[in-house]
Amino acid sequence: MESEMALICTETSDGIGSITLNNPRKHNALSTALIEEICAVMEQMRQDDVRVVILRAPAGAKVFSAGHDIGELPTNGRDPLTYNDPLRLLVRTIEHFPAPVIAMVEGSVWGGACELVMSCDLIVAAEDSTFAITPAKLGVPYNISGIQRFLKAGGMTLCVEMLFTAQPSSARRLLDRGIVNHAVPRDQLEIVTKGIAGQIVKNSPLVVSLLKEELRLLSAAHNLGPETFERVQAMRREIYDSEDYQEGICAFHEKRSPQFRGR
Ligand code: YXS
Repeated sequence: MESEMALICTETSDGIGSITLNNPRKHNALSTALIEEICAVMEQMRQDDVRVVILRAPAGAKVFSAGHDIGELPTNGRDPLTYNDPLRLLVRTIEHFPAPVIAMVEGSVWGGACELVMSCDLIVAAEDSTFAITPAKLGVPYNISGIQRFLKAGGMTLCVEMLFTAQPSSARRLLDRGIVNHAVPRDQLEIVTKGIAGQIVKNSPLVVSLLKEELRLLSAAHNLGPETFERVQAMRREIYDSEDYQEGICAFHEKRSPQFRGR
C-alpha cells in the first residue's frame, strides 16, 4: 500500500514500512511540517504492526537531508534545541518505536540529520555518502542528548573531529568506526537494506521489540547530575544569546561564510 503526503512518500508491504523524505526543493530539510508527517505515519505503522521501518531519500538523491530547517531556528534569545524541538520528538519516536528502524542513506547528510540517522537502529549507506555535523559552522549550541547520541555512536575521537571541524566524513570512515552497519555501492543499497529488513521480519516481532528496548536501556549512558546539567544549560544559553549565533544563521541566509567573533 502506497501513500503520498506533502513532504514524504510511504509504502507498506510484507511487514516492511518505507518512509521516503521527499522535499527536494529544500533538500529534505527537517522542518516541523516534514517531521510531523514522519511521526504521523510512524504512528500508523505502529498501529498496523509494521515489523521494520526503512527511512530513506529518493533513489539517486544528492542530499539525504540538509538537517534542521535553518529558517525555523529561533533568533529571539530562545533555546534553538529544546526538549520539545520537533527533531527531538522524532528521535525519541524512533528510539521508542516497537520495531527496528533502518536508515538507508545516499547523498550527503547534514547537521541534525546526522543525529536522525544515528538514532535509527541500523544504518545502510551508499559508500559515497557523507556525514557532516555542523553546529560549530552555524554557531549553534547543540543540546546534551544530541551530543550524547553522537558520542555513543561514534566515540570521542571521531566526535571531536566531526564536531570541531564541521566537515563531512565518508560512509567508509563511519563503517570503520562501527557507526554504519554497511557501506555499499549505490546500486546495491536497496537490495542490501531490503535483505536485512526481510531477515528481521521473519523473526519474532515480540522478541525483536523486547531486544530493541533492552538494548536501548542497557546502552543508555549514565545520567548527568542536576548541577552538571544546569551548568551546561547555562553555557548553552550564553551561546544562543550570543552575536555569533545570530551571525551563523544570518550568514546562511545571506549565502556567505560566517565571521564568528567569539562573543
Ligand atoms: O535559497 P533557496 O530558497 O533556493 O533555498 C536553498 C537553501 O536555502 C535551502 N536549504 C535549506 N533551508 C533550510 N534549512 C536548511 N538546512 C537548508 N539547506 C538548504 O534549499 C535550497 C537549495 O539549497 P542550495 O542552493 O544551498 O543547494 P546546493 O545544492 O547548492 O547545496 C546543498 C547543500 C545541502 C550543500 C546546502 O544547501 C547546504 O550547505 N545546506 C545547509 C546544510 C547544513 O549546514 N545543515 C545544518 C542545518 S542546522 C542543524 O541541522 C543543526 C541545528 S546543527 O547545525 O546544530 O547541526
